[in-house]
Amino acid sequence: MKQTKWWKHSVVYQIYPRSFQDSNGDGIGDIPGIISRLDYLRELGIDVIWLSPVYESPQDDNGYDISDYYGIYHEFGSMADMEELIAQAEKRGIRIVMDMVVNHSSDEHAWFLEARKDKNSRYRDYYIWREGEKGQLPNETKASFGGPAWEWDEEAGAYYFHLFSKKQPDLNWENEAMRRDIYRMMRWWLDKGLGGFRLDVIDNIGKVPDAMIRENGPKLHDYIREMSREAFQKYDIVTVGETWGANVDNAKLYSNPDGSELSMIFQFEHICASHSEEYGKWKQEKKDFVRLKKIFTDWQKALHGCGWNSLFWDNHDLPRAVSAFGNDGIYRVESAKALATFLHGMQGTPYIYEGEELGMTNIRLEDLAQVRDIEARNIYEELKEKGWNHQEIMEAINMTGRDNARTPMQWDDTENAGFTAGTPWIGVNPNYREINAAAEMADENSVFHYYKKLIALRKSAEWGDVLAEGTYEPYLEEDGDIFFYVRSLEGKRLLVLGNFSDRERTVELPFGIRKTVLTNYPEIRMEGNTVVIRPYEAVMAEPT
Ligand code: TEU
Ligand code: CA
Repeated sequence: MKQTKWWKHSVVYQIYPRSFQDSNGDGIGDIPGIISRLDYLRELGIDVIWLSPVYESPQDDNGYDISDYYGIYHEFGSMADMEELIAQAEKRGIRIVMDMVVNHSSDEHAWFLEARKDKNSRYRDYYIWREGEKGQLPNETKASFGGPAWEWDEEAGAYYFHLFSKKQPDLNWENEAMRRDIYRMMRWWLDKGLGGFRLDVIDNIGKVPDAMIRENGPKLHDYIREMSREAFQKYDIVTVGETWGANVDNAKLYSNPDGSELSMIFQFEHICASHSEEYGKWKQEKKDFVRLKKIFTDWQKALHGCGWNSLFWDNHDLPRAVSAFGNDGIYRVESAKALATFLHGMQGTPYIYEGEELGMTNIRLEDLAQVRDIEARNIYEELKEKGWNHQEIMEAINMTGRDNARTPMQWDDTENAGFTAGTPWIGVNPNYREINAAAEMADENSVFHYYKKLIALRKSAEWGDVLAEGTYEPYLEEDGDIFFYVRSLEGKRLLVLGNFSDRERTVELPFGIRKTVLTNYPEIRMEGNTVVIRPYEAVMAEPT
């Protein structure tokens, strides 16, 4: 294959440590548990693990609230376990990407404890304070997890700023000493042999609280370039920024091929397309596939040759892909494969969220006691105040709440899906008896085997370069059921075609099929250039 950055041929697998594999029966997934499943991941064929946070943390937001960047949270294991994970993964050709949360820390971080205690501490300015009067908020900024973004702190006698929970005070990126401390910490981790970082809500670090600017502040890209220079560029790593406020223009800055910022970003246009004005993700419109395809097309075209895309349907904050975009009932298997085909045929680095490769689904919760996620627990109260009834709120949480992604990985059909010998911290999805890794590994028509083939394709001598470098040309753009595009590189072409609906469709293609590469039905029904595409059927093929 052509010489290029290694991560342009990689497939990343995200692990949410709390929910992946418990090794000691306390019901909480841990690092030794992950190590015990590395052979499964090697079998799947992925190259990189993105590990959600395992640092020292009071776990107010499951580790996205870090109290010591240099420590490992005891329930997840020890620093020795972490080093062992890096080494054991490396033996299997897998790199570890750690999740870096530097927009905010925990309120239990030593910096914050010092800052709140002593106005003259060198750490005071590591956070964002506004003095004034209790009860008089500096401004109306809201926190993402509900309530105001300003919290009165008795000990400090001032308000501090938090874009997420009040146990996640925002770091002040204006402070140079703070930035230096962060870069030093990043290098310390990279020196352990990491494959890189996923950077949590990185587009918030340029915030201007007084002007109520959250994303895309004026100094954002200066900070990212500095971070890249001071930490990333010293290593051969992959970096991916989480950026809810990204657009195709600033994406070219973030993922500039000159390496001055990051390797790529996660953008969320396809995720937010169905969100409502008033209630965001909690009230959604029906998915509009014409619009969805257009979003993907825009990103494919805009970044070709001048940036790099990340490709994903779900993660630990999102509902399960097959439930949100496919059909998790009778066409679960077909639609999981069709969604994967659509995504893995594109240019960019594909991300698989744990269980996605099994076609794991959303879970149905009946009452608040079953809900674990802080975001959902807070929104429950907020929606209640706005007049929603219990049923309506649970409906919304079941549709889009983050716990959907956080139910334990379904390994086999034994008690608790093989996740734990104890009581799991969050309920197992009862469908684990049918949907689990052991069953799917034994069935060559499973979602698991389909993902394995898609991953192998990206590394194959025949298709690897077309997938990594090829142009992208969409067809039938106005069709609300059918997705259809062609990737081309130096005369080699790959056709990607499928049906996003549960209707059978007959479609006329501009060319025929010379050779099928991958299908999710036993055979293709085609005569001349006319193809009959069944519900959620998907095809990769070489066109005539
Ligand atoms: O998420 C960023 C973020 O904006 C979330 O609040 C997001 O809007 C929501 O989860 C969508 O459902 C990142 C992490 O991925 C998330 O897990 C953390 O809770 C959050 O940052 C705070 O660190
Ligand atoms: Ca455990």
